[in-house]
Amino acid sequence: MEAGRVTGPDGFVLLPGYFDRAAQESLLAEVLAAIEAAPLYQPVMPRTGQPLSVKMTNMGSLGWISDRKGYRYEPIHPVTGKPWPAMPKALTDLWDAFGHWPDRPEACLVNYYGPEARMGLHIDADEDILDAPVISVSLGDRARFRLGGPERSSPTRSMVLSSGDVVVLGGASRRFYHGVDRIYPGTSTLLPEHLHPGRINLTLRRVRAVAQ
Ligand code: MD3
Ligand code: FE
Repeated sequence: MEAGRVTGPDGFVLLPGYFDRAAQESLLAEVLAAIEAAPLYQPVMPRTGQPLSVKMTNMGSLGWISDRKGYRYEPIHPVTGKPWPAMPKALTDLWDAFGHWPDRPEACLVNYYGPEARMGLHIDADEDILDAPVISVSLGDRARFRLGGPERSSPTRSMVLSSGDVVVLGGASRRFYHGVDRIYPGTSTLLPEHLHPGRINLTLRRVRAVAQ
């Protein structure tokens, strides 16, 4: 199943085509069922209320949200008020295989990019622990992903992420600036009509430390 591996600096690993088409379809079916129960919503920026271009939902016991009050993890969907749907087993299996971390992730953030959506350069720092890895899965249209370094001014590299690709952000790369410059609409046939053209990205995160 694994097509190869690109190991970057500081714990960054790209597994191109880790999920084959059949595995993408079965994972997508579970994600679409989760989106039925916990619809994609439009997050807004803290304070300004400016909408993000990416729509979001979550799976797992905690979900990352952004609203006027700030960025944080919450156990319920901000619109429905219901708990987030469970995380698919394919994702906890992925974490078990590549997370090299004793505790399972609580959160799987689901990002949906329409043809014009992007994500500016940022670091993921709302988790209580920043040493657990983040694992990402791309589904649907290709995207130009940008990975920088520990400072906003660090040099960046860009790479194309395609449907089925997995990225593991371990080690120092977990704290690196990163973003999505653009998607390439119409480069995948995976997503259903109501989400096409578009891209779904799943990120698995460990949020809370576990009491020793
Ligand atoms: C590098 N998502 O949700 S996934 C995010 O494609 C996010 O939707 C992007 O950045 C997306 O926060 C990128 C790959 C990724 C995820 C987390 C990282 C790269 C990362 C954390 C640290 C460094
Ligand atoms: Fe991020």
